[in-house]
Amino acid sequence: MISRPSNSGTATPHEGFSTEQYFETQPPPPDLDARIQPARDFVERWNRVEGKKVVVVTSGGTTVPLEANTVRFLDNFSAGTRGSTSAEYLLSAGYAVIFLHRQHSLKPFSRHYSHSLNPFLDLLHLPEPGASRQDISVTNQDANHLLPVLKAYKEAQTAGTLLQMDFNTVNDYLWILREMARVMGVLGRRGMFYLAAAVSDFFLPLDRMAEHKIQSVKGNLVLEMDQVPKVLRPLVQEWLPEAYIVSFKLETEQALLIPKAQKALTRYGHQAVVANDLHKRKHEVCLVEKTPRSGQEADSTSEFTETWLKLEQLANRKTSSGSTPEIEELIIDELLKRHEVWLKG
Ligand code: 9Z3
Repeated sequence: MISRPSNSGTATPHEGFSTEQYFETQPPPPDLDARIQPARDFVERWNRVEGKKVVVVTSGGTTVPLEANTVRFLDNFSAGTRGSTSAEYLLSAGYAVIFLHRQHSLKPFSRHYSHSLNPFLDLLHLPEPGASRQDISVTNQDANHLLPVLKAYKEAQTAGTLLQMDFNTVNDYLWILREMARVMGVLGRRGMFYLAAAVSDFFLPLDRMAEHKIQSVKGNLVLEMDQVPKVLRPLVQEWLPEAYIVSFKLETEQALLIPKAQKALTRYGHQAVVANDLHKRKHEVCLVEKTPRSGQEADSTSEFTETWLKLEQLANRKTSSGSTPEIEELIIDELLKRHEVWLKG
């Protein structure tokens, strides 16, 4: 059982933490400034290029540690497929991409050869007996798939258009996200946030967290967690009012999906929510937006527009490499058009 010290911080668990209280009471990752510096340099560099759009893609799940010296933590299912795939399409559309991902989750390009789905060692063939070790080969069929991935990867590397940063805990994520908002501010409307990471709704505040490994001899483990503050509100309304912000809404009950996406738009006032059902997320999503009235930007009185995107819409767009269609291509296509309009606003 986690003991609860008498000085339980500035907020009781039932009141919940406001965003300000959260950042006042929960410590930043120790190396925060050093971790953000590459992003400052990256944004400064691309900000000098006229018209260049920069996007922060968040990806993967956040952990919630149960102990300060962490042995156990809560996690969620997200593998980082949505984020890493979307990052590739954004790069090919000309964006400079900051890929903020959960440590060890899928990354752009290397995701095609993840150790579980498609281990890269299985692509390689040993040299014929007597041949030199330089003669390790890839079959023609595998090379067809590998070549476009490799080309796009090398292009991004050479151009310096992809910066990867990682997080582990939900606390890391929140601190880094707030810093990224500060860094991205200079870009104005050219900045985009694409918030695909699966962020925990609950956490254990530091002052109620066991310092050392929780011992089983003390009986059952009872956890009471606090709500993670909804940082989307200050992100949109205070930190980055000019950026184009896309959040994701995940549900497992179809009936809740669209109403909850609409509620998020009304509450936070950002530009778009990609609503996805856990089980259908790889073949259908819905882009939910406020409908602007003619000649005006959307506001709290606007109605909603829903655009369903389905994998079958890509059936006729098979690529020359024969790679499988991905719904992220449709999501990014739609968002590009909207970001263009936002830029002119
Ligand atoms: C998503 O909904 C993503 O599409 C998935 C992608 C996590 C489903 P995978 O990484 O999965 O491809 O395996 N992300 C956002 C989930 C989330 O935490 N949304 C919050 C909510 O639904 C709002 S920010 O309340």
